[in-house]
Amino acid sequence: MSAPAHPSPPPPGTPRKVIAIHAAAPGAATAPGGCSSGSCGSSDGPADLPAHIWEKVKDHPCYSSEAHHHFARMHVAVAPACNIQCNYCNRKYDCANESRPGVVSEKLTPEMAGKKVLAVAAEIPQLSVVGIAGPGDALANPAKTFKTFELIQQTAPDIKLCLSTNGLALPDHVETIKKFNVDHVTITINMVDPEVGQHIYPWVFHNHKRWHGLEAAKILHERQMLGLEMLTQAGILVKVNSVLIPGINDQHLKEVNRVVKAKGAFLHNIMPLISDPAHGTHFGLTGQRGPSAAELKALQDECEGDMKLMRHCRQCRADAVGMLGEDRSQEFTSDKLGDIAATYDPTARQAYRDFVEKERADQRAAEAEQKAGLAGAHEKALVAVATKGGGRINQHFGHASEFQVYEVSAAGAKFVGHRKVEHYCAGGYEIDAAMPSILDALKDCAAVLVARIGHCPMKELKEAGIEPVQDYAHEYIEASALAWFQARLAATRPSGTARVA
Ligand code: CLF
Ligand code: SF4
Repeated sequence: MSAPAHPSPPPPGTPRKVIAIHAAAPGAATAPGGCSSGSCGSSDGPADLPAHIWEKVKDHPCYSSEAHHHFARMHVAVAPACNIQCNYCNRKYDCANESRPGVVSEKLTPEMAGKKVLAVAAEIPQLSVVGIAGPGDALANPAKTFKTFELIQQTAPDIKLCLSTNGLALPDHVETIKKFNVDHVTITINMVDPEVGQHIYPWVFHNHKRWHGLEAAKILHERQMLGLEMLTQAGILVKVNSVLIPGINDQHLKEVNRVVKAKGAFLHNIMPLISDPAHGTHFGLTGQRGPSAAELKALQDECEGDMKLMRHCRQCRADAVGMLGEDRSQEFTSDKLGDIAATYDPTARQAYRDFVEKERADQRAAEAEQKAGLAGAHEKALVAVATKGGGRINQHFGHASEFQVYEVSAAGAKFVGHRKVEHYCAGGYEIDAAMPSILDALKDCAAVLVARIGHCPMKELKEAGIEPVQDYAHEYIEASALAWFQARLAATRPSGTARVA
């Protein structure tokens, strides 16, 4: 870790983005050796997770926000059919419960999927998880889903298996899920009250019959609850996805959070409704809006006290490949698989995991050192980071298609979300037109930490009250964000004791 830089105080008149907090007593936020960020990240595992759970999540980029810096997932689109209708879905596109709406994936047979997994594993050592998340529902296509898992288990046994379902057929398949050692299952649960559910689901197909309205929502709710209970009793980690639909289930999701936690869900992922008339969904065509970033964060903050919240979901497509913030699916389309020499090398994959363990230990030590320097501070701030992965600040400002946002305070550096932006730089040219939207995306951030930045965007960021920081290029994210925050506080406290705000 490099020595902390000493940033200049913001120019007069710039917005205050470092604010006083009234959180838990400084220094008391984390048990020694624990994970201040709640991001589940250390080589030994965080203090709030039993060792056997940490073993299950430490390499899963969705179940641990810390792991998403180091590990990649891929989806194989082997499940085209669905057994329900959601008002935010158009079947021309992928399942919107675990995917970005309006995307069409390349469908595969189980055999093609098995071949593709080997090809991706040979090219991407970070690959740790294969998930089935559509393009319909994984468990409305049980034969294809489980055949795919069988083939992967035979050829690539170190890869974790993961699936996502609407839950309707789940109780019928828990035994098979156990048989294939699927440790991670996602259920999309948007309501725990059929009165709410009837406004989200027009019908479900169950027991050879199509059910509508309140009856349909009641069946789905009962099946989801039963499936959740069966999975948790079997020791399978369950992530619950909920689509936040303003005016329909926004307030109700707090009750969903309470109920799924009581039933043993491990993680809650509250995702924004993406509603676009061009997607031809019921909600898109009837003008149902999605939530703002502030509405989403407010609800996540309210629910966080009760259970682990996922904030790093990228709503990826049913054939997504790569780290969560990137999509390499186009490198592995069927027509290209024949060109890739799929040598599955478990030794190289283990070497990568060993490297990550070492990085985790170093990162943890660096973060603890910087956190100690903030003891007694009562302020917090949001910091944006440009990263290509590996837990380091290693991307140029102009190359970022998203910025990761951390909340820094005496409690540590906590990942709170990401902001998608247009590239500022394309083909070596600066695109000035992109800057207003980037400034808007980062407007609540006090600084942006980058590997490098040009003079023009630097000037515009400063004028907007966002400090561009290059001093921590290629250093660890959390430790750097805390080091920057210490320096910022020191620079803005005349006597060294006064608060910034
Ligand atoms: Fe895929 Fe989902 Fe498994 Fe992850 S995705 S099936 S749990 S391996 Fe992850 Fe993608 Fe969000 Fe899903 S970022 S959409 S949460
Ligand atoms: Fe669409 Fe998925 Fe809902 Fe089925 S479960 S209707 S595929 S969003």
